[in-house]
Amino acid sequence: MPALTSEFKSGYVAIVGEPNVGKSTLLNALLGEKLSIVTAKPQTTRQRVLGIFNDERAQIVFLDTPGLIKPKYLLHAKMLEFADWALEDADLILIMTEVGKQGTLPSEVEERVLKRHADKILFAVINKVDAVYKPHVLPVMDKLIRRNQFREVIPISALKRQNLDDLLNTIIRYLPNGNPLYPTDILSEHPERFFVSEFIREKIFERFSQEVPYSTAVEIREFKERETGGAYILADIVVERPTQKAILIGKHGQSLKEVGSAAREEIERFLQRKVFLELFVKVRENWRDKEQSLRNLGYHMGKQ
Ligand SMILES: Nc1nc2c(ncn2[C@@H]2O[C@H](COP(=O)(O)OP(=O)(O)OP(=O)(O)O)[C@@H](O)[C@H]2O)c(=O)[nH]1
Ligand SMILES: [Mg+2]
Repeated sequence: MPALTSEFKSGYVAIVGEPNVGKSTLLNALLGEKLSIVTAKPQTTRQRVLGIFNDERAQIVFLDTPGLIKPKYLLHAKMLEFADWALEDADLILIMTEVGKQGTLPSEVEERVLKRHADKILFAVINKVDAVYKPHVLPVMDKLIRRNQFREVIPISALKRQNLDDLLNTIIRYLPNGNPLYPTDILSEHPERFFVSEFIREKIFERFSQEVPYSTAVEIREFKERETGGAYILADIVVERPTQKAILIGKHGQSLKEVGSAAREEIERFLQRKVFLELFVKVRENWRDKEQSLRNLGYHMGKQ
């Protein structure tokens, strides 16, 4: 435990923004551990992912969220609920944009955050500054500063870890005084099976295109320690249609095998023990639009 003084700071910080701007990359970079999956595709994150930063000055509970989109499926509506839940809890909100989008915060994000949470401490975070010529960042910052809605406008590269110390120091400066909200020796509060299912989903996002990754969810059916050491994990990959099942399995089961071995590596790194992973593919028609299926797959608040 850090020495607690009346100066100690603690609070919740939500990271919100359009899909693919780098929210999960930032969470991982700030914590120095991959907690939230990252892929090149938008709509990767589907839930609220909590990560706890601790040092001698503060405890910051970061909340990564799904990118804000117009819902087409009930799943999307649930994703927005997760983002709203994080916004409600937040003491401070990082509204993230990427410099390639000219720093114009999208109207949907604005509506959702600026109108409902204007009373909270809002920072604009401009990500991916590594990808552009530096002088191009200044006019983007200027535009955001002149709107007078943000207490701070901070350019960063989450990927290259540029300016993250400045971001952290500034966050700590604005947080309220208070004791830690969580134990100081844990990184997150989600159960191991949450991370396991996410790592499997990440490998599917990386390997398949079009509707397949978006029609996929992962459910851990068994997770037990083996007498011979390591963990035995049995997971169902749930898709919406038989054609998607065939694509995921691939010729002679090759595609599924590749997903399995890539996921196993990632899971072993995270759990720091050997893992025996078995994957099955199941069809559950239109699960993205069914309340009960979404519930069973963990897409409802309070169950992650
Ligand atoms: N060049 C560059 N790429 C980045 C940076 N941060 C993230 N990316 C890339 O942007 C892509 C999306 O990153 P994510 O962290 O998954 O983005 P996200 O905002 O969490 O996306 P959703 O969960 O879909 O809303 C990945 O390919 C990242 O490697 C950055 O600072 N610079
Ligand atoms: Mg994400």
